[in-house]
Amino acid sequence: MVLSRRDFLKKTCSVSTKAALAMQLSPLAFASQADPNLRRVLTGSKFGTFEAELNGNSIKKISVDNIHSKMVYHAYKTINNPSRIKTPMVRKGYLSGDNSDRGSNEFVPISWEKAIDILYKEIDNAQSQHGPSSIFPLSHWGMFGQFGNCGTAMQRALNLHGKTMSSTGFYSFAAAESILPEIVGDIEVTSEQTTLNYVAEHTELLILWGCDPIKNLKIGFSVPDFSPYKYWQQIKQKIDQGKIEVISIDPVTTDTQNYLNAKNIPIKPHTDTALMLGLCYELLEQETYNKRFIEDYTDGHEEFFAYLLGEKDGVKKTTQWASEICGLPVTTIKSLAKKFTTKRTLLSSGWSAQRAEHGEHYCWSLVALASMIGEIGLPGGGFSFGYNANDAGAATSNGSRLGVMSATVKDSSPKYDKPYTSTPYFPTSRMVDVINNPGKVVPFKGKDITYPDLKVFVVAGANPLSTHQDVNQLKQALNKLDFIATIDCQWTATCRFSDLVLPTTTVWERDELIPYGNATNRGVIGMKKLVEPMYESKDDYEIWRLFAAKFDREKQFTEGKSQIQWLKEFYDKAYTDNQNRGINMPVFEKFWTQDSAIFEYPGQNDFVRYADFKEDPDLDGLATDSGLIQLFSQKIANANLKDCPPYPSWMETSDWKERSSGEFFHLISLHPTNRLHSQLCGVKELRDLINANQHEPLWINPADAKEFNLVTGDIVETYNAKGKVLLGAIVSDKVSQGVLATQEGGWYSPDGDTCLYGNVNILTTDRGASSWSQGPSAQTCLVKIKKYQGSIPNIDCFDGPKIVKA
Ligand SMILES: Nc1nc2c(c(=O)[nH]1)N[C@H]1C(S)=C(S)[C@@H](COP(=O)(O)OP(=O)(O)OC[C@H]3O[C@@H](n4cnc5c(=O)[nH]c(N)nc54)[C@H](O)[C@@H]3O)O[C@H]1N2
Ligand SMILES: Nc1nc2c(c(=O)[nH]1)N[C@H]1C(S)=C(S)[C@@H](COP(=O)(O)OP(=O)(O)OC[C@H]3O[C@@H](n4cnc5c(=O)[nH]c(N)nc54)[C@H](O)[C@@H]3O)O[C@H]1N2
Ligand SMILES: [Mo]
Repeated sequence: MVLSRRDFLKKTCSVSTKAALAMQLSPLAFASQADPNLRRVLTGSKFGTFEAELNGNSIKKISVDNIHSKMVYHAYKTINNPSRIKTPMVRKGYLSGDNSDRGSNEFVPISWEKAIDILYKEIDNAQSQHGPSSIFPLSHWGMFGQFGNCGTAMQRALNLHGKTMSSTGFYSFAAAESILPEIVGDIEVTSEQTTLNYVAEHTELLILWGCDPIKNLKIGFSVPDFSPYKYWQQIKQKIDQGKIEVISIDPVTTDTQNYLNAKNIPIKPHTDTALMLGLCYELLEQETYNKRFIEDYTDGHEEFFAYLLGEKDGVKKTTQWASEICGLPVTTIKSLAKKFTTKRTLLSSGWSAQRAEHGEHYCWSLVALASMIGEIGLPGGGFSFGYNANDAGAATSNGSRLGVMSATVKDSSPKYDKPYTSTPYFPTSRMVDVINNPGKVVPFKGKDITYPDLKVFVVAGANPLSTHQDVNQLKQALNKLDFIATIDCQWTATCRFSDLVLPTTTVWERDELIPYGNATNRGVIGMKKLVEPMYESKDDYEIWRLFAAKFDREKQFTEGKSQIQWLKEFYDKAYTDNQNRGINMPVFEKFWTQDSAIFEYPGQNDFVRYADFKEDPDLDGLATDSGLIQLFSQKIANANLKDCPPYPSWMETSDWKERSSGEFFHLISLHPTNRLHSQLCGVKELRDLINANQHEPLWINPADAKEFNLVTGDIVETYNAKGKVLLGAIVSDKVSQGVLATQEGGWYSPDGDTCLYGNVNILTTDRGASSWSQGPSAQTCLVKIKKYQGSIPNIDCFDGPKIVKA
């Protein structure tokens, strides 16, 4: 038997499933149930597991055994909060063919029959008249579950009808995922990372480069098991013992920095690439870089070094040069470079700094710097782009994955098979450019793509009116569309700007199977419905089944299976695969009948990223052009893009002049501590945790606050040419002078071009990171501020629509 080196490096040790379970779950899960009317049901969410005590159709209380996230204590309140959508609705003007009241929030309740009629009629019209290039379905962080996933259900039904546009590239890390495959042969961001015990054991210098795992591990795409936190505790112990030095390079003081008691280097936003190149130059000039690593493991260093030395553009990328751009003293940069060469160093990056103009070169420069340090593939050394979400960095189990509903139906015959009049996909965050410029040809990852002429926008599981950049521009673009439908459980701003709104169930009002643990694949949870669907809500799957019935494809949509048959099929896939791995799960019937249906897989597999490559780059080469790390890329050179040179490069942002003028603040939009983007903003208890005077927070440095005569709790008009947002000041050293921070995903309470509550995306830039990735540039954001005088108009975004008569 041939063991790959990777397998060999994985140490496997089983833990007792029951012991692990007992640690993870509240003891209540095993308590005897004296009152026959009471049921205790263990369930999951994107915020972790909890146990609900049920009395008939109501949740009496919940118990949580998790100290990592406050969200899970309150998330279930979305089942019945003031923002809950109760019935299907249409915008008042829609009924008379008048689009001018989009956003007015006046809606007319309608029956499900009428609602599905409208949805079908509009999609069918677009498909029959304009073909698949006219229909844009969008689904994002609302997606959840193997069976009832809103994105899959929608796409499955739409695929039976005809084809549609698809969007590609995540808001999260579009720049990284499009450049890193060219450089290291992998997208990195969601790939298995070196297990954090190796960091605790081997790392001597941990650099958190715009990276806040303690905050960002609080959520998951599936149910998080929070297992990385115990590793971060080990790392903290090593730091306390003086065995690891930790430095956070971040314009903001993060939760991780506070937790680890890390030093902070408050770099100017958007200047990291210059710092990294300055560090590379220093290592080159001092001849302290790892020559062997550069020669044996990288390709194209000659071009990169020539650039560093100024042979390409006449500018030497010295520490002095870097210092002038990034605002850090030369001594700080030189001392960092020295540390890098004397200590086992891990450069651990988050994703925010790449969610910006030229984000690709931020990523590339980090890899180049780690290559010059030369510890890639060694435990606790090198670089990482993946420790900051979805349980990353913890050991993985031996278990197999559950089956999942497919977005395509085998041997199906769609109603329409019309040709595309465009490229069938476009980069997600370019959607406004797409709506505004049908037929435009744009470069994307080295190819040219042609934009479609969109007519219909169907949103299920996303809230672009809060999460897409430059919302005032988005609103104008949406007005050009013929029809917008939104399916959600909460009355978001995207509902408000739609023509048709359909109420879906929350994840606790439906039966579902879901992986427990994200990157860790810790096990399986059978989520039993806690309460019956509230009001008139229906599951996403059910909505799209009704849609499919409109054109005689219901049988194909369901494949003739009941919900429980689907769940069994998905479970049985894991059951069979696991049996082959020697893991015995209970049969589905037994598993599903338990109130706390959870099965935890054995196994704790550790991993060292790039260990194979390090050991033998010829045998285990990377999936790049040369099989090595590319410090120059011929493919990118061939694309010939001004804003994406073929080696790691520093470029000024398009707003560099204003940025340097000193007249603006740079506004960072952090991923929120107690929310998942805009999700849970409708829960007052969570809103109140980080909030200033009933508005989203605006962290401002004391010196800046003084200049603008602001104290904590003051309302601040935060504005630029795109619009204005009212935020609540929190005066704090969390940010350095010239930098402001708020949280993304604040709900949108519109008043002309202003948001009264705190949607930062009124102010952000909607521009491709470069012509390579066309990713979002949400962090490229300059604003001015002034103290708000006068009374605050009514914030109405949490109260649902104004119900009117037709
Ligand atoms: N300024 C700024 N903007 C940003 C970012 C930033 O850093 N700065 N970050 C970006 C990033 S990384 C991301 S990933 C995006 C996220 O962008 P989105 O995915 O648009 O954000 P969410 O707020 O999670 O929206 C999910 C919606 O799905 C709904 N939902 C939940 N469950 C269900 C369900 O079962 N069915 C249906 N149909 N709907 C459901 C929720 O109520 C919510 O309205 O935001 C981006 N926006
Ligand atoms: N609690 C919670 N966790 C989440 C999410 C959430 O909404 N809530 N969202 C999840 C999702 S979808 C994603 S994509 C990830 C997002 O993960 P990230 O994008 O990494 O998260 P952020 O917290 O927005 O930013 C991380 C750090 O980058 C810093 N930063 C910003 N600009 C710069 C810069 O120019 N230079 C440097 N050096 N640092 C900079 C910020 O100050 C912040 O401390 O988080 C995931 N985890
Ligand atoms: Mo994201």
